[in-house]
Amino acid sequence: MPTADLDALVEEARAAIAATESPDDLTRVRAGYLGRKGTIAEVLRGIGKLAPEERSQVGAAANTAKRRVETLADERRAQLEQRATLQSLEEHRLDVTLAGAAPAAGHLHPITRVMRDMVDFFVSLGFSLEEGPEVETDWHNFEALNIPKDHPARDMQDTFYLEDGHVLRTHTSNVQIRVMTGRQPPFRFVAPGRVYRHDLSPRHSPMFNQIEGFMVDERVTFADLKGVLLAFGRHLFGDDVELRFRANHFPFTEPSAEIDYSCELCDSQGCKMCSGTCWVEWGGCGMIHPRVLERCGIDAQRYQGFAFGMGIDRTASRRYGIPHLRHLFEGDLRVLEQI
Ligand code: 2U9
Repeated sequence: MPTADLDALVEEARAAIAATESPDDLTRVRAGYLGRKGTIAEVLRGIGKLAPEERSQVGAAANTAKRRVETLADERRAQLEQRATLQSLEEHRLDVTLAGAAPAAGHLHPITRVMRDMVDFFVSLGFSLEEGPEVETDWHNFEALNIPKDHPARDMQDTFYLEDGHVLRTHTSNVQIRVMTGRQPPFRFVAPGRVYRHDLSPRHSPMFNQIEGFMVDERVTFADLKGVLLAFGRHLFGDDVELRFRANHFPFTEPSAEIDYSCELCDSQGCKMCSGTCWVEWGGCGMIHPRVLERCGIDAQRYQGFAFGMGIDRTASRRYGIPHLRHLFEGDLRVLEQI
């Protein structure tokens, strides 16, 4: 093929390449010139049949033509790719000035809210907040609280025993023991937290939350206990609440009482929440047994004190209208988000 024809071939390729509209199209056109069966390859293959004096001239011209078509194809490919990128940017245009989606704001768990409300109330009375371990020694959970080895409260059914002899605390009274063995009165504090009982009935949870309060000084009486609990009850359930004390027995208090409060939901009419009795069981209380004070190294002749304890979860479930305590413990966001 004469070199003038090769120039014409390159011009033809230039037009064909410029007319391509997609990378696939371009690949096809390019192969028509440069591929194994392409026009230029054919020229190169035919060189052997030329007269020896023509070979080098036509060979050089064919190679130049080949490189020019390659360059034209590369340039067109770059153009097509850039066009595709711009088109895609245009199609998927983002408005960066649009307001973003606000992240969902969480809230405190209802039990945490009620627990903090209770603690805040006692802090306003000058009580402090104390905490202690959930895995406890037998002595701090039972022995120091005048609960001897054969006491029913220690029954395997009530207590989770660990293999090394520790227990999961069955009340937060272990905190009081830890504070009392390290300091001397006066004491005035509350101890909220998780406690554990081996109760498998479906109406109970093996873990629940409790708050205990505690005050020891030289002249603390049962009247102080009643006054503090009435103020606490009014804070939680409203100013019209009434308290009822029923004699009871606990190994760690003497005398001891169970406390009921007048149902805040039924207005003395009797309702489902108080089983028609208008009273709701709230917790227990009493004057700290002198033996408990002595076990902690406190002079029981000089000091007396009161203690009380109640569950937190039931207060939270009444306050937020949650029918089953298990809803409070399962951590199901679909439920918690409604509260
Ligand atoms: C010390 C001495 C005495 C705390 C008390 C109760 C009565 C009581 C229960 C009510 C419901 C726990 O959540 S509950 O199951 N509590 O009846 N607790 S007196 O007395 C103490 C605490 C510490 C050193």
